[in-house]
Amino acid sequence: MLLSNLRIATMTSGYGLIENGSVSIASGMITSVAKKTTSAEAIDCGGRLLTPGLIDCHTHLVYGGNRANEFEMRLNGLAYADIAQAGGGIMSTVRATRAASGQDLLNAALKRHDSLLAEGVTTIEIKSGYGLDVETEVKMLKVARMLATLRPVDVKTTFLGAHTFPTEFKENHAGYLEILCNQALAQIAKEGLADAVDAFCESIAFSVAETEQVFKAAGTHGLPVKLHAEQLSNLGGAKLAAGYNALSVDHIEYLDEDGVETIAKSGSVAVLLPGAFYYLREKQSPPVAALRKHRVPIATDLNPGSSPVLSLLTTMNMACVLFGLTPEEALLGVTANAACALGLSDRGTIAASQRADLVLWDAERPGDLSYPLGFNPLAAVIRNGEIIRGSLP
Ligand code: DI6
Ligand code: FE
Repeated sequence: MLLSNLRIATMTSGYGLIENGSVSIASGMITSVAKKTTSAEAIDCGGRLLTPGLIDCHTHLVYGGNRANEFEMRLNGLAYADIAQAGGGIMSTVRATRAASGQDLLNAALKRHDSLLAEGVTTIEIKSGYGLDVETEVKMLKVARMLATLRPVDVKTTFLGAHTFPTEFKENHAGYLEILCNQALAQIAKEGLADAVDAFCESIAFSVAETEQVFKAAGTHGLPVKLHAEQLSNLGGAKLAAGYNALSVDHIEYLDEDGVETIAKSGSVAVLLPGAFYYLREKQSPPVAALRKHRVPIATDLNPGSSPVLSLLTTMNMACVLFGLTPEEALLGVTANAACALGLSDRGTIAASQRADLVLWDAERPGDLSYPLGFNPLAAVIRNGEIIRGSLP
């Protein structure tokens, strides 16, 4: 396949724009990216914008139930943490997810999955974490894996058994850690159900010391780690994660500059999640000025409580408006930098030998993607060299 007359945002260095460019594809790979082509067989794309396939590197899209009631409660004055302490929050979704069948979870997840895919997502990360027992965590991860067989998308799964302590272990953290680190991780690793291990390090969830136990156990199974850290307070989770060479440290509104340096040195990336910041009406912005010297992925954090966000394009806009990222940084955040957050070096940019995961947009400039709200200019999606959505001109 040879595509020509494109405005290509290669994302190799900033936008890495190529005007009137062409891209050739063979066997699912990009074979060349050039300035112009004279080949008569080329498909003329009429000057449209081409970007890498989008990557949502942090989601919790498999879950049961609905927490719209908590949105009402928060707007009536209750705090997110108070709702969690009273047995709502994550535990509310845990009860609904335990009660749901695998098929029910799959049906609900597919709808959310499809809205992300409709905006050009070709790789997505999905976490467990609403089971908090071995059986339900395994059920969630299997549903996440199943999504990759039902839709043309790559799914990276993350085991988040350390999302919070379930009610039955509220007074027995050691007991839950035992189940998590020994039983759950052993089974999940043996069945190959997770590509990474995550934890929620926060006063309403896991402490730094408890998180470290989970990281150690992940290491014994050869699984990389990542962390929800410094979202509501500065506990020092990000530094711990850096010490364990985490793939990413996510949220980090409360991270200080020193912490930014520590994670940057470790090679971890800091994932910004503006959806949760928006929904929880947070005031503390992440340290963007310090972060932008390094790679900054962004993601929807699609989850039933703090970020019911089903649009990566909207998330790009939020990253610009709420955090002051430039549209260029926002697009890097869902392409090249998001690939880094998942440890993937074969995608996220448009260059020879990269996977041919591409999106053609009815747009002129790359900045058009993060500018409007609620508008999807997608024209076609190519994944692994095949057109999987829309059509070429
Ligand atoms: N990601 C999470 O995992 C937690 N917050 C966040 O941004 C909890 C999400 C929830 O309330 O269900
Ligand atoms: Fe999250």
